[in-house]
Amino acid sequence: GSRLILALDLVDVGRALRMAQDISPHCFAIKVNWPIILHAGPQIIREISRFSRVICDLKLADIPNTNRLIVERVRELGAWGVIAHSFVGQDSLRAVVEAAGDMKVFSVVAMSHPGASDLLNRFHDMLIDISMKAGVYGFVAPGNNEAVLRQIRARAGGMKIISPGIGAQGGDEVSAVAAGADYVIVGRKIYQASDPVKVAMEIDQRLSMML
Ligand code: BMP
Repeated sequence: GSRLILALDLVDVGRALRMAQDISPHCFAIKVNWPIILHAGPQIIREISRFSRVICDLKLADIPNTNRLIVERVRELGAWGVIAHSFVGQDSLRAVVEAAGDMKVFSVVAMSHPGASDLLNRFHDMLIDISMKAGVYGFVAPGNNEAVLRQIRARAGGMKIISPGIGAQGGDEVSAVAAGADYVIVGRKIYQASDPVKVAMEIDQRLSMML
């Protein structure tokens, strides 16, 4: 299977849906974030779920009850997975896991932007411990920060790691998987290309040759 997760951060909803359909045979899942959800409405989760796994990247970071209310709705809409922050604490994250049911929960334990190194990325060990105690399925960790990604892989055992930061943020898909990512999350490198399907297929092929 593919190790590519498409980050569908397009705000042109028609184009986003066509691209999701065209690329879905070449990717493991499609990640939707606030930009597309705010333009298309939450039903976009249901629509894409008809032909692909959908990871709902809401980066939940609230008290347990609010997290629960949000995740229950995401589940009704048919998402395959949901992303939550872990820095808010074990109870908030556990509320996500409990409300998720069959959905996979990924917690953010480090981030890919330069500013993350000032604070968040110093605490990935603690955030992994909180996440494991809460019962998450996997982690979001930076695919453009090899040192941090390797440390997270070492502590994560066999748990799944999904990694953004590829392409537009400087990372490389093969290097990220070599450093411990199970799946790479790629947005602009694909959807800003003149031939997005071709770029997605190339990434998929490069990664499949690593096995
Ligand atoms: P792009 O490949 O265009 O840089 O997009 C990356 C995607 O991953 C975006 O949806 C972004 O919100 C998300 N992301 C990230 O870039 N870094 C993180 O640390 C966590 C993320 O979820």
